[in-house]
Amino acid sequence: MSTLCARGTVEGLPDWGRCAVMGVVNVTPDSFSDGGRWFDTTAAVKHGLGLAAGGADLVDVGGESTRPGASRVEEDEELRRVVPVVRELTAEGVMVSVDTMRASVAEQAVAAGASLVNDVSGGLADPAMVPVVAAAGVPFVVMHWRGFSQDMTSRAVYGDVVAEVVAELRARMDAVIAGGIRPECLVLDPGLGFAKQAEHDLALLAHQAQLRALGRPLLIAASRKRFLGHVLAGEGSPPPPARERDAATAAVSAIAAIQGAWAVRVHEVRATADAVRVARAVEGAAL
Ligand code: PMM
Repeated sequence: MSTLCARGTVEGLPDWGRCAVMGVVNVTPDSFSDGGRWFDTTAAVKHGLGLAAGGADLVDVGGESTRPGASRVEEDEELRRVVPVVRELTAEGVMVSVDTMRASVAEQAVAAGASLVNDVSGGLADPAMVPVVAAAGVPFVVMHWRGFSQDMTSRAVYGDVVAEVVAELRARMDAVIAGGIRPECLVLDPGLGFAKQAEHDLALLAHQAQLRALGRPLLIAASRKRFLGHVLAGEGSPPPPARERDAATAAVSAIAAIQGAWAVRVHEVRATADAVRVARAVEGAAL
């Protein structure tokens, strides 16, 4: 079977005919990769428009940092950060997803025009999330998650990381379907860097086919993450800072796309937009 057939589609979203590119707008003062750069509404909207112009098919707007050790943002503050950005980007014709663990934020973002809810906790952080998403009838990203950022590093313990992530994602998928979200609306995500060490992230990328065997499209979010720093560090030289990991990110985008990922989530979209098109062309030549 070609990867084109294996990618799958998500109800309510276009089929881009290749791996989709999701650009990231973090409306936060403290995200590890770009914290503080797009923290006011105007800057965030401008950045989102730039990502769309640069090749993002979707723009993912989030107001809570999930870097290891981060503490939670208040609900009112998260709403204040996220909803106006979603509204303005949608009004400009950009397809938006909302990156939140809170049902209230998801609900208001969807009302403001968001087409997809991206919950890094897969519905675990807020019991109201699954009913809200089910009622809204929008696509839902279920990410592999073992707990809040403050202490997730201590949960990065696996015997067989691929088998355990697959089993835990399957359990979440069953739970959200039992909670009323239709299977056709689901996207799965291995949660690179969330309760994972570099070797875990690499193993999950190497065994993407086992995740895909769960039967739903996959989102791969490797952008600028710690494992890339680990890969790029030389002997005796430290990992490059997050913003110098974009070429490595684009390499992962090409690998993920050729293995059949539905979408990749990235901070810098230009190189990844090229990478997914190259992957598509290679796929096409193999048919
Ligand atoms: N990672 C981050 C934020 N949101 N959403 C999904 N679905 N998957 C991820 O791996 C993910 C995410 C953290 O990265 P950032 O702070 O650079 O946005």
